[in-house]
Amino acid sequence: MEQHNTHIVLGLGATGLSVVRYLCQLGITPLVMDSREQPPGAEQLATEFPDVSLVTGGFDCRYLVQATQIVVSPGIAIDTPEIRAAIDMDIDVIGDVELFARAIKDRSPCVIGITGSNGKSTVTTLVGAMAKAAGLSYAVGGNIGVPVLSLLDSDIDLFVLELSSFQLETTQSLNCISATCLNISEDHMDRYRDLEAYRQAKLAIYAQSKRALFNREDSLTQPNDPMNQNSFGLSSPVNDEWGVKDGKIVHGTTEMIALQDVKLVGSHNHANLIAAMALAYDAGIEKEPMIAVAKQFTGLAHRCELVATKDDISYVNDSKATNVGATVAALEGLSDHLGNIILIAGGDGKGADFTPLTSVFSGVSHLITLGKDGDTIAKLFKGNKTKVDSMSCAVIKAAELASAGDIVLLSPACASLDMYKNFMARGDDFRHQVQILDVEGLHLK
Ligand code: UMA
Ligand code: ADP
Repeated sequence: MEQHNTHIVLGLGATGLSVVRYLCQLGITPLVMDSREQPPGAEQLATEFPDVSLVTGGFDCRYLVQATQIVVSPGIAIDTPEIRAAIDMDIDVIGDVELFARAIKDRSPCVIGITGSNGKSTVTTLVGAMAKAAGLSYAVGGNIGVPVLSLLDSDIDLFVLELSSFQLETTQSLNCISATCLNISEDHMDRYRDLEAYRQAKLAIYAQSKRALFNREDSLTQPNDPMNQNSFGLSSPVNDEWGVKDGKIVHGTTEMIALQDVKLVGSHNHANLIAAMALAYDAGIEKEPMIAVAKQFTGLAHRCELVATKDDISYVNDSKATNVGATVAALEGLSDHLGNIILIAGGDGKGADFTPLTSVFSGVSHLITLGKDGDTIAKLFKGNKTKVDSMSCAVIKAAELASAGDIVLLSPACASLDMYKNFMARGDDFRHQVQILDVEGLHLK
């Protein structure tokens, strides 16, 4: 029990398991606690680490107060009273990313850090692809789905990390080569007091980096304090900045690539590409591998992904639009489209204010809502609308309404957890319902 008391791992999801694995490698046997009765990693823990004890159904303060270090999973709010009490007692309360940072602290900076409300996974994947094309030994992980501790390997030259605000709340010493906050719009308002508290959690990335890259078209991303910084944006750059001039991506006066040669679609994705190039540049990657990636990368699944064209109607899966900002970006990005847009939205709004959607609703000919907060979105929409209770009904209704040249867009502005396991399952359901549509918009038997 003495050993258990020194290190406690809170949460037994992907992160918790990776922390247990890491600590056990160091010869430390932690105690694991999860507020759920049946956490997802319980079976694996019992098989892989039979000596590690698991306490479920809550966080037992009797153990917490005796710990020297508590490693908290990102899905657990740091303001949970039991955790606050431990922090007040000066116990070392950190996240898995801080453990990772401490493990590499004696190496020269080797991390690129990426945060922001939207575009993180796209930019992280792009920088990883550029590192690969440059022949670097690299690893991609973090909020994108691979716990950072599982990447630890002395052979890696460059770690490209997607970092959520939750992860940054418990990280203090990452020491990045370069880091960016891509943009700020409301998300996770069920975990933050207000937008400013959420923003400050994200901006904490800059204090842990040699260089800061901010978005000059989003003033909320600017570092709080003066530091070694540069900016990216879609406007024409000044001095050494990254931007667009005469239809070409440029770094200062250096031309990188014409936008017409870039495969990614939508102005928000062009901004993502520019940010990725700027970060890759800071990591010492040459122009040639960056260009090779820009010419070939078509985007990630579930992010404004064209899943089918049927009867000249395009079906676009943007299930990853789990917040309002992403749906606004999708509708803005498609604003040049000549046909109608039928939007399928709704799900778990996580306490968000949906009113920013009204600025882009003029591009929507018909709104189809579903899920827990579908009605709240529908109330803001003055045009034609339909409420449904399943993705199947949403797709059938959309197909009935659409004509040649139209787009049916799933961009929910909400999380999926009220109806699905995750946003991938929601996007897969949309794709499946589209696949089994026949050309008259009826489902094939
Ligand atoms: N949970 C409890 N009780 C606990 C522990 C967790 O109820 O004691 C719940 C959480 O509230 C959450 C779920 O379990 O709903 C998962 O939480 P977790 O911390 O165990 O999550 P992991 O499986 O470790 O996955 C986490 C990130 N999840 C979250 O931050 C919620 C993953 O990001 C990330 O890919 C993974 O670590 C590896 O780093 C997912 C995510 O949704 C994709 N992130 C949010 C986002 O992108 O908006 C921030
Ligand atoms: P994240 O990892 O931050 O969630 P993704 O790259 O997975 O970001 O994209 C999530 C959603 O945000 C998708 O709906 C996508 O179309 C949208 N999106 C991508 N880049 C941007 C951006 N720069 N600004 C606004 N929305 C974006």
